[in-house]
Amino acid sequence: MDTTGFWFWFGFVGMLVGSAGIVFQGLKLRKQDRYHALIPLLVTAIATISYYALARGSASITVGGDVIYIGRYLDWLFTTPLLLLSIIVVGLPAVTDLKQKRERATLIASVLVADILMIVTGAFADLATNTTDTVVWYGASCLWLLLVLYLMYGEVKRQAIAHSKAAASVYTRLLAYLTIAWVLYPVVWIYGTPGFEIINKSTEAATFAILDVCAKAVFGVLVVTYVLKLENKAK
Ligand code: RET
Repeated sequence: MDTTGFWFWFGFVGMLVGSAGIVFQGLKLRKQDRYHALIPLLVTAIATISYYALARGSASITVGGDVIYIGRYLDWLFTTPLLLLSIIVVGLPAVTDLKQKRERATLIASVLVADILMIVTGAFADLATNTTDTVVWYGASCLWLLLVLYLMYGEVKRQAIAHSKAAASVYTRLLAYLTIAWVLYPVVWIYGTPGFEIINKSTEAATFAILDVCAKAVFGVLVVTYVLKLENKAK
């Protein structure tokens, strides 16, 4: 039985509920800290739109006889940089010095561009019509993912620790959760219809929907909840 449609609606509802949870928690934040809720909220808002389009059949294309859910990549193109940003702003302190500002902007831009390239090359892996191209693009995408993690566990974490132990510990925890969720995407992809087709379309849609709800909705609520904890500690 094809349950793909059901799982798209599941994703849609999951993102709506997640958005409500983020708003609920976000309203408890001090006004000047509310931007911490805004970033996760943008993520679930984008994913709500994407799941609606997937459920309505407006986010897929056919290339070489294969159906490609291009809406997923469009979603990830915007949401994955925002997700990274949501924890970077928790870990990294605001700087005032001009030189530090420039270094900070370069570091953040590097992480976000590497992430965008991971999604773009991943989309090409799916769009490729022969195995060699798929393997090359897939490999490239994995390398970008490794670079993202290298920077997040390296320089970003180092700067977080140098600033505040409490913020760094929250950053590290959120990063661990993010890493577990994110590395599952290329695994599901390989098992699914773009890869070896070991799992069918419905199982793939179900796994991605559950992963997306964990990586965006649950994660967003977690980010805001941790920021609330940090606020209370600072009191
Ligand atoms: C692809 C396939 C090619 C190899 C790699 C991939 C990685 C995708 C990732 C997606 C993360 C998505 C999230 C979405 C929203 O919550 C494109 C599947 C490395 C890491 C977190």
